[in-house]
Amino acid sequence: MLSFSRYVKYGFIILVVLVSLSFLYILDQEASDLKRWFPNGQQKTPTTPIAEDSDKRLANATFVILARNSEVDGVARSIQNIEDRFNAGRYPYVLLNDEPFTEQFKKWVKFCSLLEANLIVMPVRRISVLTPALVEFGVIPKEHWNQPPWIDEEKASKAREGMKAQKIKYGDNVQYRNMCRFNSGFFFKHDLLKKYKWYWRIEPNVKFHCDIKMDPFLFMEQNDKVYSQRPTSGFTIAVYEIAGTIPSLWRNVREFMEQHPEYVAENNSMPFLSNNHGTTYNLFWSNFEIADMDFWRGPAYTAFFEHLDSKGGFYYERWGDAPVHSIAAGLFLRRDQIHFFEDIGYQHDDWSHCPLRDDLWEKGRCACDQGNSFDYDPWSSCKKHWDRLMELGH
Ligand SMILES: Nc1nc2c(ncn2[C@@H]2O[C@H](COP(=O)(O)OP(=O)(O)O)[C@@H](O)[C@H]2O)c(=O)[nH]1
Ligand SMILES: [Mg+2]
Repeated sequence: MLSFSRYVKYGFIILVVLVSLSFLYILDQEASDLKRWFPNGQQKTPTTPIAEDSDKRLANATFVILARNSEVDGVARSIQNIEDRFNAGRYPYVLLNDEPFTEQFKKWVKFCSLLEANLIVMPVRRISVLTPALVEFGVIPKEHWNQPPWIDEEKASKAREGMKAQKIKYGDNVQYRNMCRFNSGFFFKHDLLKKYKWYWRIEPNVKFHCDIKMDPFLFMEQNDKVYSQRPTSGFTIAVYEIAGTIPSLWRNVREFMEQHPEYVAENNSMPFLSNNHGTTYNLFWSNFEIADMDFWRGPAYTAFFEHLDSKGGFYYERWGDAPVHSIAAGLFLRRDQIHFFEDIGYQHDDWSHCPLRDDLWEKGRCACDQGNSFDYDPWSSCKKHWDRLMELGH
């Protein structure tokens, strides 16, 4: 008869074998995942197939998601939603973070606790089950993210305290300012994005209410060919920016325009930006963006960003990437190069754009309430200015 200590010994050996087998299984799964994404041990280079059938053609485009490790659930929800409503595995994703993405986030493997899983280690894939598209993860270089050393920290911290006292959202948050400056002037310089021309910005926990039946990248590209060689920038929600975050932004924009009139487009969107030819302005922002990164990489925007950055307003105030981008698009592009995607239903936090045209709403199987669309909210939305601009014609 086996003694009790032998039971313990054999039990322990069986446990070690089981745990080892489980780890081998997971390693094998990860290896096959990696092979799928990076055949021949190389990172798969996304291609831009130009098929004969123009419907199958893809633009040189990617989704871009800036996210923290803690936002894995929100990222998964956003990807699932855009995959179901539009992408179906066609366009790739670039995920960026100021810190390395954790293995759990990256390899989409979550270890259930041994107890919970009855000694079986369960790999739970997060992103790979959502899309067969290429997903690349990048770390943001510190010099593209951190507050630059030439910023006067005493002045910046005083400004943060002031905004905190005024209860301005993210008023005392340095990371938020880093994020705004990064999105304004650096994301399109990231190594993983260099190979792409077009991007579609996605945030964790955003919602696309309707089926997106056309390809917005191709739409923009094709219209660009028709109307101009220059890029187009799109947005769906235009919301007034909190004035306290950008008191001197417009003054600095006007200074730039005076110094560089050569960059200001003739048929620009000044009537949208301002009701009085530029004396004061209607600030607007949106975190929905589909745009041509070559515009951000080009001479006008590069000079504009450098001018603004040199004023320190990302830190001495709280300039956001949305007003900086949209002012630049509004000034340096002709208004026909900017497009409002009426049929893309979109929700970010409490702001929702739901297509108001019934035919679009029905065709898109929209899951939003047209009555709740933000577009004509009298207090905050500036879509009415956009409509006024469009009435002026191109
Ligand atoms: N990696 C990283 N991402 C951030 C950080 N702060 C904000 N983000 C991302 O930047 C985007 C905008 O941030 P959010 O908090 O949603 O700002 P809001 O939309 O202006 O309220 C989201 O995609 C966030 O995930 C940060 O400190 N690190
Ligand atoms: Mg957000």
